[in-house]
Amino acid sequence: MEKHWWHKATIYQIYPKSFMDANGDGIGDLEGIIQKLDYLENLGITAIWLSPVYQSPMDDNGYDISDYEAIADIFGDMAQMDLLLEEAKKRGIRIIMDLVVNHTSDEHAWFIEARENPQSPERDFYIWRDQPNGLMSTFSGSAWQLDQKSGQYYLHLFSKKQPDLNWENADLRQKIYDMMNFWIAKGIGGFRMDVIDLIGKIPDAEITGNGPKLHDYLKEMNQATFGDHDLLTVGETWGATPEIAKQYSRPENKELSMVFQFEHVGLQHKPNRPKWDYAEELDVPALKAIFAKWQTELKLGEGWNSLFWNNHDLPRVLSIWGNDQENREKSGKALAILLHLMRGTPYIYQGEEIGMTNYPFEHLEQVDDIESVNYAKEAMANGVAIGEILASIRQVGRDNARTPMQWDTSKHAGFSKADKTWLALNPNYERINVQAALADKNSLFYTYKDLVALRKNESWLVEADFRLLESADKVFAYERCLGTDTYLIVVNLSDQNQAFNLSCETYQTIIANTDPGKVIDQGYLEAWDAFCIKK
Ligand code: ISL
Ligand code: CA
Repeated sequence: MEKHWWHKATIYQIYPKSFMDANGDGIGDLEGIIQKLDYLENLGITAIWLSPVYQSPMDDNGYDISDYEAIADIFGDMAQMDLLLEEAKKRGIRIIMDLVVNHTSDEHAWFIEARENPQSPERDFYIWRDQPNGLMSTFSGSAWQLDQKSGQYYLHLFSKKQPDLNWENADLRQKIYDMMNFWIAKGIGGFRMDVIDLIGKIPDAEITGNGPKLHDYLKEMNQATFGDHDLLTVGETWGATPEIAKQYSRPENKELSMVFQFEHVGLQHKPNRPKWDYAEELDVPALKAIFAKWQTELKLGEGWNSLFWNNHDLPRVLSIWGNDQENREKSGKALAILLHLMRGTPYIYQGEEIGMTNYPFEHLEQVDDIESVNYAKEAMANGVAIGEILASIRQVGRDNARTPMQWDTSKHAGFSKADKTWLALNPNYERINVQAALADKNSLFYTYKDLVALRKNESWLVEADFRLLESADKVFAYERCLGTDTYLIVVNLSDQNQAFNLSCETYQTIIANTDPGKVIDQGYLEAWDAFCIKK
């Protein structure tokens, strides 16, 4: 099987508004990212997935794009973008751009023209109907918005400022491919494709995800754009099963490198309930079953997994499945070891490597995210108590991931010199910050650094098969086997001791979060113990 650079890569996601503010306006920017490249080089990551920095009215923090070939003023300009690419390249870091082509902003020139001139070719770049049907927006309410001028409704599966593009239109598709080639020519490392599984929708049949032409479009896109370049392409696909993921990522299909699947994320909420109806605790046996399924189904050469706990839409993993209090660093290391030693390409979301946690939201005024704000409005109208709404937002709201990066103990954690930042800093920054993490040789940061280095240097991480082992409910144990080599990974996902027998005489420790020198073969695991040994 042909090997690509991304098989041995670890990707670091940056949410630009919250990473580093260089010009002191309270909002992160490109110059701030450039200033922190040395930090990322130290961590050792291969590529950055940059959440959108394009021109945008920021109704959804840049996922509503009004010009794909311009940079938002708040982030900088194209010269700074070019400089970021150049400075990153010097450090061996590639830049993966966020490709948001299920929808544009309603302020994109195409939509402005479509709305003003119903006879224009641009009209058909979007989806118009005389009557709405039952389709709902992810951000609450109907997915159809009346356009006063023409009396027709346009489709928006997200906010009404994010009209859906009509992928049936071949001219529109070509314009998107041209735009992608503009970015490829700049030397980017690939694309992360926002809600890509929605582009084959059939609105009249109320089919949104996994529409019949989805894979035709991706094959066409591959041929028209990145097919001949060695780029990483990862699709955000909430509705993927292993079968579907193989369709996307099987090399001979010539679609994408890999997809993000969210089955494990579904354990955050009660079965078949909306995300706000969150689960009280992690169902570890279900988590094991889900990961084992994906690991064994996507065999090498037949597909490829991406591995992640966090992104800008999800709560901080430590606060929902780890212990963000007394076992914060240890549980963070356990979760990292569990994830990064499976087969696939691991993703680290900014701040995860220092163990950032959810934010203690107490009032709605502290909430910025459009999804949370709309949910709160709708829930209040339905009579849900404010305390309950805030509890949901504290647990699973997207702003938990979006509070600014915690660099040091100075004002606003060194993120910004402004009086006020766009979203407040988590008050725990005096304890949890990059400066403290770098100064402590045993910190979570260095576990991440070791894992990133292992990913680069150990080819068994790419090659070896995965086998789930029988173990106590709260223990996740698996083996990776390659030829005569066996690697055993064991993680206690709880605050309690758990039974576990190592049952092997000699071994070599590859990585562990236990105290140095501690015997790991003692018949049981202590809280959040995690290690990988070579048998
Ligand atoms: O976060 C979510 C899960 O509850 C959804 O709200 C989210 O919209 C979904 O994951 C799709 O996400 C992507 O597209 C959205 C954008 O708001 C997200 O930030 C992006 O990752 C629309 O572009
Ligand atoms: Ca700024």
